Amino acid sequence: MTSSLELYFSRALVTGGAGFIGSHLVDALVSAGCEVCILDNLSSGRLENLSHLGDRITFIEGDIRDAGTLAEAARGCEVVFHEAAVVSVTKTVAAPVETAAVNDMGTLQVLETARRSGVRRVVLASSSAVYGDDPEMPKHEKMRPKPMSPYAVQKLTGEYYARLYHELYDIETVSLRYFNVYGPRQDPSSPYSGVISIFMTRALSGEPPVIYGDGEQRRDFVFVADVVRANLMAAGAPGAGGGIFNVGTASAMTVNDLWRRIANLAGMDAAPVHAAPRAGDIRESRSSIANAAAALGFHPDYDFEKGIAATMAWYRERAERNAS
Ligand code: UD2
Repeated sequence: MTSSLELYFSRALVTGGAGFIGSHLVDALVSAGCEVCILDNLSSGRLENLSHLGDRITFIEGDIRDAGTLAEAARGCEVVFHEAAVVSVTKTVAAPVETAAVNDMGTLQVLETARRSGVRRVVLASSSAVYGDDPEMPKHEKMRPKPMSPYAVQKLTGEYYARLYHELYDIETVSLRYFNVYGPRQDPSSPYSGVISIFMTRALSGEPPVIYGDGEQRRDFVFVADVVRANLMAAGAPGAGGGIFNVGTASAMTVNDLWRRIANLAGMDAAPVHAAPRAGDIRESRSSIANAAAALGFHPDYDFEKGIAATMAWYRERAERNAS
């Protein structure tokens, strides 16, 4: 799914490599001939996401907070891609202390292990959540962050540590602020799963979706293969150390429009059910990717039609598999 990029490293660690984004990154690294070690505690990741790779990868089941396991996983790696995290905003609201132990202390442990193991570069998964509800559009990296959940504070803290490790210890750290990522393998099972994964499953099973509020809120939906490419570019771009970059498409779509397009593609026409707006729902989120373009050479390869078709094909196959 990912167009091949030339890599400047031969061994990498992917934390959270059994997850939605991490497993696609692992696929691209393996295809490019990189030796890949994965550290994942399988709290939200699934072995099924990696099973097609057989013994072409090294998989370690363990926690990023465990310094010994992390050091073993990072041995000999030139680059670390840090995708492991508690990814549910709701969970961080319910348990700010426990989730900070993973998202903050775990990230710090990853950076510290990188320093002690001689890793050259660490690419961190951050989030557009750090911008909060600032109405200024598009969101650009020079804006003052306004985190509105423990999750956003935790991601921002990770970025601060990353920058510090660059300045203090000369490790090349790059933080990527993902916008709304979608694609194959995204788990639709919770009400707080990505809206595209939920709408896809609803459309294919003939059920109407729930749209929160008037549906005119906008999101910048970026296909997972583009997020993978941004990671590979961030791992190789000269002079990117200490940088923070948005990863999105620089365009936005309303939730109403999103449902119309997905329903069309699935060939169903059930009217959506409207419900009260979600507490804290942001009205508009749209990235500027000018910095990622200039420093990393990043431009998305997938427009919405292409990304949504690839995603729909996967959910269709999954629905057929589950039915048989
Ligand atoms: C995204 C991130 C989240 C955090 C947040 C920061 C994802 C999956 N989540 O949350 O981790 O970074 O941004 O702002 O990328 N919606 C419906 N019906 C549904 C589900 C969702 O109408 O069944 C709406 C929802 O109210 C929202 C939009 O769709 O307006 C997108 O929802 P989401 O949960 O996919 O992502 P978001 O932007 O709330």
